[in-house]
Amino acid sequence: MTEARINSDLIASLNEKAERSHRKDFEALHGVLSRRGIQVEQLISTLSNFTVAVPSWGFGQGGTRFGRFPVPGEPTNLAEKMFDAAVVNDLAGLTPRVSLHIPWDKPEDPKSLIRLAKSLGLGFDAMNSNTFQDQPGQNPSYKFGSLSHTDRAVRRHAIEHNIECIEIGRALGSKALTVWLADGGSFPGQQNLRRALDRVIESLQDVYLALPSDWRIFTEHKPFEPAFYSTVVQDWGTSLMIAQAMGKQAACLVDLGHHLPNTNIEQVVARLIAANRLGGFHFNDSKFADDDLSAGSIRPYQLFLVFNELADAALDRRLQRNQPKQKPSLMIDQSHNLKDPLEDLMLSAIEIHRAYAKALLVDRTALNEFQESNDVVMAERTLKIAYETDVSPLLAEVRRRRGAAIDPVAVFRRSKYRAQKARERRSGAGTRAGIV
Ligand SMILES: [Mn+2]
Repeated sequence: MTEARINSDLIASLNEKAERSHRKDFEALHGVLSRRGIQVEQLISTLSNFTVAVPSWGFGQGGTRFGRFPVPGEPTNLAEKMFDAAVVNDLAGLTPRVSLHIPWDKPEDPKSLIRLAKSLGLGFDAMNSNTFQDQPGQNPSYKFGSLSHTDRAVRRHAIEHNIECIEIGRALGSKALTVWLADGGSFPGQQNLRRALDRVIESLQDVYLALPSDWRIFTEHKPFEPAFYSTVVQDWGTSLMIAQAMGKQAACLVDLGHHLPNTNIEQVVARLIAANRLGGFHFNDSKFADDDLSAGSIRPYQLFLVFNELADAALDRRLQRNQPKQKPSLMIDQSHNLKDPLEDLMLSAIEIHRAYAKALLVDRTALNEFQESNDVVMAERTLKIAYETDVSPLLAEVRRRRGAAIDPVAVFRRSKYRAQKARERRSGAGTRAGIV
């Protein structure tokens, strides 16, 4: 197996070619931002510290329940996924951590996986448990639920699985467990709505007991699918109740696709910050439901407004005094149905970086004054001025200084990495490409 990463000389030589026009664009933007009183070097240093995790299940072509059309050369095992993750991180410079899904990507030997990750400049983010499908030969079954199941033996099985995920994560240096619970009813009367939640809380309290003191546990809400009538953790309110029932290390994870149409997600974020229970995000985008489209592809303004809440909270002194500083955990969670997964991951990471950069451009003093004086037009305009600024040259400059690519997709295509992998990897073997 020749698993060469993309040659850093290729990145450097293509950066050199792009440098002249990049410099012109960057200098123009520098001028615009300086006139607004923004310290550009300080901004670049803040943006250089930004990272977002990638999911181990995001390197293969996704699919729908109608079918899946694998891309040639997609990874067939965890090691190959790590190589692909390194390509995404080397070219876009934003994704140094991989979030593992157990059992899809259960490491056979955690020590050798750590060695491989280190050699690729990667680490591990939150662990993801899976109690939404039965593994081959599994008994008891999750057909009627896992942590909420009426049968204690099934609940125990699901609790043990979550504890196993913590143990694997400990060996890898992970610091969080994300629990997405598919449990729920598809027909009225199927479940006792209150008792189902009681059982989930009791089960998660058992998982919480196994949580190391420097770990966090996140619950991810979702209104429907696979349960079509009454998902147990259906919204952020229930997720918050669960986090509060577990303890201080528990928080809520916001998957952008897990909301009913037109939900004001940035307001959900603001509420979770107020409750000091914002655990983090799964980034993706959606048009109709949980379509898991690329981050920023449908509602880029919403993505900006989410980051606007984070940027606002980061500068709120009263909030910072009262709340321990826990940075939200950021991760991409989307399905690459049609695009090359590696290109889509790079571009999505850049879209998330873009939303963050624009949120940092908001003139907070002015916005606050306009809000206090009820100047609706100027308040909205203050946000729009930041949102409408094309920060592309700024993001490219951050990548360039990190030794990543000014144009990651151009380098990826020139490298012929995909074609090389199509020759090396067992064609058509496919990969588990789940969406959670
Ligand atoms: Mn998710």
